[in-house]
Amino acid sequence: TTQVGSPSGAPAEPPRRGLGHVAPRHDVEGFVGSFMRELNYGQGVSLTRSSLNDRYLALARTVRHHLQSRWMAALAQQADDQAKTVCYLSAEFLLGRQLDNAILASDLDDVVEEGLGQLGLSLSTLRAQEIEPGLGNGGLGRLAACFIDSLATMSVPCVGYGIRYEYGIFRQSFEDGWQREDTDPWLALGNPWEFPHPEHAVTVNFGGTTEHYEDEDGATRTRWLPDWDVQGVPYNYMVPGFRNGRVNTLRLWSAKATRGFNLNSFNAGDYVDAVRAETFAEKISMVLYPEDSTPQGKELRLQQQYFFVACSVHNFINQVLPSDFDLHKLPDRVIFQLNDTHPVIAVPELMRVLVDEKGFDWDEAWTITQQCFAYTCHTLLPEALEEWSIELMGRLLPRHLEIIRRIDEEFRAEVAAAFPGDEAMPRRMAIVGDHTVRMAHLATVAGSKVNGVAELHSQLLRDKVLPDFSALWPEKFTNVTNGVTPRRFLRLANRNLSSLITEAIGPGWVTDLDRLRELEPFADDPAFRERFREVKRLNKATLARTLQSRNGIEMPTTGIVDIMVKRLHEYKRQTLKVLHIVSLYEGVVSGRLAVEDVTPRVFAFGAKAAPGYAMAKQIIGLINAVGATVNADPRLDGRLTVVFPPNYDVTLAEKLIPAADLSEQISLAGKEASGTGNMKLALNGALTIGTDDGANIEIRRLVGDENFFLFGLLEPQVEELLAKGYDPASYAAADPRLTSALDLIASGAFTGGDASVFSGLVDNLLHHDRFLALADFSAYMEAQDRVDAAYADPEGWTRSAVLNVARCGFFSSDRAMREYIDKIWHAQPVVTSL
Ligand code: T68
Repeated sequence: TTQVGSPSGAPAEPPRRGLGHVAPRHDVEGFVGSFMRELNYGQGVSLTRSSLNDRYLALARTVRHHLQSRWMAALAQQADDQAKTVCYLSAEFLLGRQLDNAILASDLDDVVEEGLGQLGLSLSTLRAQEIEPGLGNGGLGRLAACFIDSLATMSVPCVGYGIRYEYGIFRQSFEDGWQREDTDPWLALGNPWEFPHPEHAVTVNFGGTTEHYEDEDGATRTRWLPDWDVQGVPYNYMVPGFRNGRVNTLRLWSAKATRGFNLNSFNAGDYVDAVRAETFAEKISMVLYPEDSTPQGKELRLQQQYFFVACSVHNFINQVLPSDFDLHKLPDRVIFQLNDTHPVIAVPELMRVLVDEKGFDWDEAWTITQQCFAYTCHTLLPEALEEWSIELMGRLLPRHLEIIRRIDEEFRAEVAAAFPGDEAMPRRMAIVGDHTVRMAHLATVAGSKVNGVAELHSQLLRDKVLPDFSALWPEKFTNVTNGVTPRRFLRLANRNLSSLITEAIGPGWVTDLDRLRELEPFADDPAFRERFREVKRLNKATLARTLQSRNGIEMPTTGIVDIMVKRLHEYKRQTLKVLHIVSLYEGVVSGRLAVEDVTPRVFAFGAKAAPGYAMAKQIIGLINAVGATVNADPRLDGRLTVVFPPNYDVTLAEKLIPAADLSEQISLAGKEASGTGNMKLALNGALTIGTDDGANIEIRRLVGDENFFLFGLLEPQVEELLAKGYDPASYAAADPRLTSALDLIASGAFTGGDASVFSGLVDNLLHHDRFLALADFSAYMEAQDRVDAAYADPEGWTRSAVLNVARCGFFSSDRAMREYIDKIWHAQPVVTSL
């Protein structure tokens, strides 16, 4: 029989193909009719009485119809073809706004513009109404969103699995320059992009004990006797491919109490007790952990992780696969990609399902499990490798701890056999040790492949983070350099540049980014270069308007737009950027630099600090304090401006990146796994000033040394310096500009004379400086001089900028997905016949 899958799994009654769905009309008249129906009968208002939000919701629903029929077709086709599905397990999906992407994917741009115009409405007003789902912290979450976009565009079956956080990443504001965090109630005005399926809720167990029993065949089996549970309700989102008739699914889980409120307590007037169970359950998907790289070891976090992977594994096995599916063939139908260690508890969960629920032998189940997982690591910071205490794991997930212990024992025996006589090795490699469960080890043991996210990162992962594992299984380790989706970050975010590119080389680049190479000859065409500069001017003006209306920020539109946007972290070295600004300022104020020799620059920052990360918050305070002083000082003649719009998110990134001339990628070599903002900026024609780190290395190799400003210690030099003993104060003493800059900060010049405010920060730099900002300062200043010199030649600068665009096609997430498919997943595209 033909199955038309409901988005959430098997339908109640499989209807015959062709009766499943109706496609909407793809013309202006059809659009207007459908929009008005949504407004009148969906929102229940007339056009004249409708609010902005009514109109936005009606528009979103009208557009989504165009994707929905394809969605159903794609799911049906997939079920028929028994295609292998990529299940991308990620605690974060940082999607950005949906409306424009949906319009683009369904090729409705002109229809929507014209249709709304006929009704006297403007698309730009309506799109501004959308609140982006901030379901991620930064690069890792945004990468997941780029990957599922690419898989849909490449017609590869994929389900993204994650958590529908009720509150996303915190909203950042500044109070006297200090970060303040507020909740992000992104769902408050309604969400037209999601489809809840409470009828497919999954029960997730926690706590309790385990017991052994004999089955009918006399075999000893284990059963988990949990002591509490919650429901996971799936919410489906459409992930449309670019004009290919393909729509994949993102399935996010929301936690709900198994039993409603307690009616007896309620009737007795104890309202708090009545909702206790609900509150307890629902907190699991309440809020995204606002962390970056430093796990807090919170119990709730482990609950979140188990919650979403248990729902996802159950959903795929029992609801997506046909009910008669032979699970021995599971590796033919699924690969679970682990986006960092956050979903790794899925490994013992699949083992538990196979052994305890489906009656598989241990060995059989382990063979299957090892083929069904692969693991991507996103960090090099040792403190960011997740570990859970055995006590917590045993209390929350007793059966999983047993399973992990057995995997660990068998694995250690394997290591001992492979390296006889080496007793330290099994201990170092153990999954369970020092009273903790090491999730990266578990992921590496269980995964069919382990990959880093840029060449250098993958190499350091092999050599420094997991050297024993790579000695044992060299072929398990591989690299896939990250990528970004050209649809959102070029075609949509930079319509001006997109039109120029399309005019020059045709539209094919949107799904084949290597074709940007065809732009190379245009770098030598003065007329093209002038048009390229005109695009930058327009984008700067748009950014200035955005910052003005969003935050009342004044931004000059001349001079170098110098952008540093990323999470605030010491290893990323926003402080180095601040020291550059302070040094220029100090130079002018002290008379060392003539103001007319200072190249006009706008320094734009975007960064959130983890709420518990005190030093990161200090650095935010410093950027704002320096900005306030520099922006207000008439001696600078308006040549240096610092702008730091609060609440950097995907929506703001889409405005900042197209306006950039200069991209700051200045992490300490060996610390930034890859970076993806570096790719977005280069693709939008910014030149990079950067260290030999992460994907910067590959960007530089592709664009050419002459189109990239390299500076700083190389990774082996960093190691060497740290090994021989690093003394930051000696670097400060050796460069008078650095001494003066640090002195100026320490003097209270940026804090109304109060020297105490940043004394801790300056002390930390002088005496610890874990990420060697002072060691790289002089080289950084010298590189910035090269930037100024290059910018003085507009034709040469533009030529380099065009070549950056032309040579960065490699950084498409389509290419990254092709590599995952070839090296790790071995999945196939499925062509949907509409
Ligand atoms: C980033 N990692 C890497 N972590 O830092 C960056 N969330 O180099 C890389 O380009 C990117 O991943 C994609 O590979 C993160 O963004 C997190 O956001 C994080 C870390 C711990 C817990 C939660």
